[in-house]
Amino acid sequence: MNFSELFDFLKSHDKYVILTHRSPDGDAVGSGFGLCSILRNMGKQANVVNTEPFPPRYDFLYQGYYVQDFEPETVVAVDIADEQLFGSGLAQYAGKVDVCIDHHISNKYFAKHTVLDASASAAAEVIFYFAAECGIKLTDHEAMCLYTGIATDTGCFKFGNTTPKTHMAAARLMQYSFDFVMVNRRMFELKSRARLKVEQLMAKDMEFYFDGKCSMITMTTKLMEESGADPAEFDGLAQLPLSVEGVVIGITIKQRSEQVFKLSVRTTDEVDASEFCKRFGGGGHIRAAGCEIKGTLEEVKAKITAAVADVLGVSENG
Ligand SMILES: [Mn+2]
Repeated sequence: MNFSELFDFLKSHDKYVILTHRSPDGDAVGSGFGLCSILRNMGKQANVVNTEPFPPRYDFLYQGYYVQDFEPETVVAVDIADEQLFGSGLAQYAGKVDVCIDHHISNKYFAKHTVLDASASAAAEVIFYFAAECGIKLTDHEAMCLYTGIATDTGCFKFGNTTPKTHMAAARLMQYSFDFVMVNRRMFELKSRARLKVEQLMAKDMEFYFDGKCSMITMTTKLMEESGADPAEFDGLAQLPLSVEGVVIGITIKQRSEQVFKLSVRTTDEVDASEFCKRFGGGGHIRAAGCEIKGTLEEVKAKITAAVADVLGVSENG
C-alpha cells in the first residue's frame, strides 16, 4: 500500500485502535500517539493500546491524550514487524490487523495491508513522510511525537539507520514549536538513581567471549527482583554491551519466564544482527535485532556462544 492509498483508507474508515509492540520504545509510543492525534484531527475516533501500561518516561508525549470510549472497528499496527510482539494483552488482535505501518525489513506481512519503508529509520519517519506527502498538517504535539520516535530509534541520530532523509524529516519537524532539547535530555541523559544502580550492576557482571569480540549481559528474574528497582529500569540497556571497545556483537539477555529468554543483539558493521537473530526465529535490523530462545540459562548461553562462534568464524573454545 502506498501513502495515497493509506490516506484513502484512513479517510474511509473510523474507530481506530492503534497497536504498539510490547516493551514499547520511543518509536512505538511516538508513532502510535502521533498517528492517533492525526486521526483524531481528521475527525476520527482513535486510541493507542499496549499489552502493558506505557512507561512513565514517555508521559510528556501523553499530553492531551485520553481514552475515547468506543468499540474499535479498524485495527492499525505501528512499528510492529511480527504478531509475536503484540504481547498477551493484545493477542485478541492477531489475524485482525487492517493496516501495519512499519520500517522493519523483517516485517512478516501479517496485516491485510502493509505500508513498509525498510529504509526509514523509524515508524515515526514513515508517518512523517506519509503526512508530508498527503498534505496533512501536523500539530506541534504530533511533531514532538514523531521527532521522539525518530530520535530514539536512531540513538539520537548516531546509529547506521540514520540517513539524509532522516535528518531532513527531523529538520522539518524542528520547525514546529516543541522543546527538542527537553526531548533529548529526557530520552538520552536523564536517569533515575535506580537506573544508575542497574547500569552499574549490569556493567559489573558483563561477560566477554572470543577475545572480547562478544559481550553479554544477563537479567534474570531473580537479579531484577533482588535489585529492588522497577522492572522498567531494565529496559533499553541493549547498547551497553556494544559500548565496550573491541566488541563487535553485544548481547543482552532478559528472562521472560522460567525457561524463556529474550535477546537484544547490537552489532558493529562486522556482524549482521538481523541474520544472527534469524537463526533463532527472530529478526530486526542489520545492527539491532532481537529473538527469543527457550531453555535453561546455561543452555541458552551455550546456544548463543555457538552461534556467535559460527558468525565470527572462530573456535567455540576461543
Ligand atoms: Mn521503530
